[in-house]
Amino acid sequence: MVLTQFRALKEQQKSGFAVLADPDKIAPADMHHLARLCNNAGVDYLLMGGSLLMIHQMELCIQRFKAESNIPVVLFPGSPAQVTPYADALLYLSLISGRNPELLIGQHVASAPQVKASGLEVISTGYIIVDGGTQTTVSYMSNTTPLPADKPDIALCTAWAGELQGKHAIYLDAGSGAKRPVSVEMIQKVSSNIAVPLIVGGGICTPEKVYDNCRAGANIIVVGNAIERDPMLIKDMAQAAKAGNEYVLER
Ligand code: 1GP
Repeated sequence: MVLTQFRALKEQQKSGFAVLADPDKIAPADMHHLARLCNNAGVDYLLMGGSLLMIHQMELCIQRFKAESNIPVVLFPGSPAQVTPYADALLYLSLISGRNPELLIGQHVASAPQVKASGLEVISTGYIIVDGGTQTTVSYMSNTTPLPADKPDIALCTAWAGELQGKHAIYLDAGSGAKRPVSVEMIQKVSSNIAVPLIVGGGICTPEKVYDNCRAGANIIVVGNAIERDPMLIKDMAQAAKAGNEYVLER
């Protein structure tokens, strides 16, 4: 179970490394190659999802990936239309940094029968969009204001509220292609004060940033854009997460 793995990472204060593939940007024909790169690098998870999306393309992408890899595929859906039983698990996102009722509960009610029928492992996730220095697709599409980047206390209170509501995990996301990723200070503040696993993503471009996030207490580090631009980064970033884990162990 993916959530059991997430919880083990949290317990051991370690980080897993996740590659995010956006089916609007990657072709099914590229998935074999991506799977081999992920296998060789020791990537822990493949996240699949995007803000727009053709669902058929996504299902084919997942099938192609799974033909080459045992790495769990976790859905990171931009909308309920992206829920497909071809994956292993679903980040069941509630946008708790926003005040848009549709994304807090409305779409969940409408899609509940579909999610129940999918048989997917459902990981209830408190999703927090943090200001990444530019208007990212997710803040535009969700019609919500991101959480201020320099307010770790608000991030923590939001994460606590999610935890108190029973969310299995918290996701701090500066948004795809963010100019400024979530700060180490915010990751530390949230991670050290919550009991559930912390996922961090948005604008992470270098192995050094992966390493820093790992040391700061991120349990799953998600990278999409940088890897789309240069798939060879997968190896260095996965290694940086492992190096960060060793540092945490030796502390
Ligand atoms: C976006 O956290 C993810 O929701 C990944 O962001 O594409 O900028 O790596 P990037």
